[in-house]
Amino acid sequence: MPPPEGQPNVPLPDGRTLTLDRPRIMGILNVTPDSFSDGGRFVGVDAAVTHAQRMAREGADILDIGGESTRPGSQGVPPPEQARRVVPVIEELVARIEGVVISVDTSSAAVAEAALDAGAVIVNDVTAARGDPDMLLLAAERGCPIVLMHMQGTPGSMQDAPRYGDVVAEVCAFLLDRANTAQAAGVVKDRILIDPGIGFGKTKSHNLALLANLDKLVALGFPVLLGTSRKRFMGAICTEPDGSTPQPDELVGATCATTALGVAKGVRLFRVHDVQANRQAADVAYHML
Ligand code: HH2
Repeated sequence: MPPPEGQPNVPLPDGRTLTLDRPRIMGILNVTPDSFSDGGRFVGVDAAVTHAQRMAREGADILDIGGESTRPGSQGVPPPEQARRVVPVIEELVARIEGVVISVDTSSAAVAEAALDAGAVIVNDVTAARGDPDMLLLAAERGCPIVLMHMQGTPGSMQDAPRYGDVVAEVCAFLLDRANTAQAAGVVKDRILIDPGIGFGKTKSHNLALLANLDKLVALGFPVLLGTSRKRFMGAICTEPDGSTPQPDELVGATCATTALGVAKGVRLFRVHDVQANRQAADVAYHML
């Protein structure tokens, strides 16, 4: 059987290529005290490196390092503090994990620049570069791929009352518009990745509609990154037999279901906390295509 079609390959600024002919896993490393599911667990450099090494052993293709939680209600972390959190970790990872591909999860151009200088090669911006006017110029200058993610509102208030006429059409239109703006600023098309921003200014039914229509995002022609990992809309579906709601770290099976569905709909990049389980889900789903 011929291999199923992938998404466009992504050239990295150091000459390597992230090929998307098969599913790729982005392991999450939050160097924050307050992230919604792993806050405080990987704050020191040693704890962060140990966890990153584990994710690399489990098959992570990319490690996404963040120094600011964007959970609902969060207020933002000043760029110097974000840089203080992420830069030493990135330097250690580059020194200690051969061939590691690092992305930095930030909407600050100053933090992104410091991370790129330390060895990161991808910028993951949950504001789709609306948070800092210098972000697209930086991505263009450095030739690094940038993830443009959809969010309605800001993390502080995004879950207050999200509203859409047609969530799938609006998210697609927003992402195309941001991709066009990025190209106008000099970012090359094959370095633009898009992300529906699951949980960012969306109700459970908005998230489910986007997941059910991932093929429409894939059809836009940019690599799609999917970030559902441990998110609370799944907890609302997966009530335990005793009526309680699972904690975020108990939503591994739920996350794997979205990963498998994403593969079937053509997505090839998954941002997850639980690398081994999602790697397995992605690979098995891929082999069924
Ligand atoms: N989700 C989170 C953070 N960054 N980036 C992209 N591209 N897509 C996502 O869905 C996404 C993201 C939120 O998850 P997490 O990092 O686990 O939590 P926190 O923001 O609390 O650190």
